[in-house]
Amino acid sequence: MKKGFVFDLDGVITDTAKYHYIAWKELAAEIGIEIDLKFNEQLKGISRMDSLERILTLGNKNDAYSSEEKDALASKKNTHYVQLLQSLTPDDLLPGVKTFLEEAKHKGIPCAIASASKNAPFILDKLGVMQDFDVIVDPATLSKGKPDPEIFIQAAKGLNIEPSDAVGFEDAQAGIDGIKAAGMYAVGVYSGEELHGADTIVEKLTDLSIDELLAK
Ligand code: B16
Ligand code: MG
Repeated sequence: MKKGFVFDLDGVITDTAKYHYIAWKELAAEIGIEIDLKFNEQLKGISRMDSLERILTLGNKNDAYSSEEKDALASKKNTHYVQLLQSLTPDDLLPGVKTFLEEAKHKGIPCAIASASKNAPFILDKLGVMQDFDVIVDPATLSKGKPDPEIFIQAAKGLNIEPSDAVGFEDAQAGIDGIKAAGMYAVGVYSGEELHGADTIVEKLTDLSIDELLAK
């Protein structure tokens, strides 16, 4: 029987990718780089600085900025992103999330957040689900981002369970790869992009039976 659930945030609990996109698109345009929605798919699940590096690579500008200037660019994007997040409410939870979390709590199954986002606590608070999670991994404590399994292993440790006793939920390929490398059962949440290597794929959490998942 599985003993805990580990959730990605953006794309699984709520859809903040659209706000990341607006903020990155504006920042990129300011430095003469154009990004589109297809390119934005690559930024899902990867850290803020890795996202900036991918944008600079697209524009052939990796060497155009010092590390201090890159920090300033990432910070400017984040200020804009956080402004956009102010409008989040519990209505922005993805379908079935609240019911799933309530059912997990009722069954005594602990839940963790394994998100690359340093804004995760703020987002969970705006969504009104902070109290539904027993553990929120702090991405600032990690030495490697997804697809490295570190964040998922830390989440399992926080829940006091073995990674093999956990079910992980992810919408991004980097995240599925991390969940599998950690040795967890992987649920892929389909968001329009093909996902490889997940043990099962659903469009929303309402498509899942908690009892069946726990028996995996
Ligand atoms: P921040 P997740 C990720 O969230 C996003 O998918 C990714 O696009 C973003 O760059 C990353 O968080 C860092 O976010 O700038 O707020 O620290 O999917 O891991 O929940
Ligand atoms: Mg995600």
